[in-house]
Amino acid sequence: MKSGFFREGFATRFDALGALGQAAVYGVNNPCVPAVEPEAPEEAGHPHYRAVFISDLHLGTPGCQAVALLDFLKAHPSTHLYLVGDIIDGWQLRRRWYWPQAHNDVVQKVLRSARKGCRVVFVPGNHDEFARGFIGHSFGGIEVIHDAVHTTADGRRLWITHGDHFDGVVQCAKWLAYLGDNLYEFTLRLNRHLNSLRARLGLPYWSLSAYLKHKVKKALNYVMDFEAAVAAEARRRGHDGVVCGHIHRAEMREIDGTLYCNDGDWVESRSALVEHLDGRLELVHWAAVSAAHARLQPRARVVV
Ligand SMILES: [Mn+2]
Repeated sequence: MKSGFFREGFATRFDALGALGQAAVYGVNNPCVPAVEPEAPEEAGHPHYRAVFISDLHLGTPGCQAVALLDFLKAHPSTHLYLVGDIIDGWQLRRRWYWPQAHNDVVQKVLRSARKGCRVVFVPGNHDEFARGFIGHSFGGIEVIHDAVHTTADGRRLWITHGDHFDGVVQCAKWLAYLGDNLYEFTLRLNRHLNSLRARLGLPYWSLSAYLKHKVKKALNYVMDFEAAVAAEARRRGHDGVVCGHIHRAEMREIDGTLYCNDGDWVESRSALVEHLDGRLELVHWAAVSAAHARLQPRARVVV
């Protein structure tokens, strides 16, 4: 079913990828694509990065924080840009078409970066697995690769993969969406209401919060297992580290001597991984709401 998506979907209404490809070929003449703004030095004043890694944008869904992402991209010009999967959400677009201007702007920005000499590499994920049909091809200067290897300025070899291949049970990841700080309090409140209702119906006490805590703990175990599995595979392949996405959980730490980096997502956490010119890696949590504030935002969590 999943692989069939591309064949049906692309033929009928997969304008998103069409926009990408056609913008590359026809530029401003494509009606799907608005006139490209001139090659303005929008990055002027921003430091240059050696590499930027982003994943899980989920363009084509209302959850995608495209405006913030565009701000982030403008503020982080780079020599290499890695799109680490789940860039365009083919799964959701197939159910319901959603493609606002801001999502086009992101695509345009990436294409413009490629035109200006940034090496853009797209490693498809599970939500944009239709692009796995184009591995080895390039669209408007965006190379589509199954998995990549990036060597940092200080000589570390990082394996770039979306990470869904390590996902034994993809459904588990859905629980991660519910892992918020307020979850526990909320469930306790819900639990009270639920049990007063159950008491009135003559039913015995049942702890919703205990049930959910159990589920959340399982989800956390899942995260740990995922991280360990990805790091172990990178090590087995002889790399110094790995950059992945998929579980929407930004992280950078050593796991048994292998550097595990997860660049997070642009649905919930607005996070990215960047490599400085000297090879230092940093997780960026982009809290900016507008370009005006963008430069003032503090950076969280530095360096391995
Ligand atoms: Mn994914």
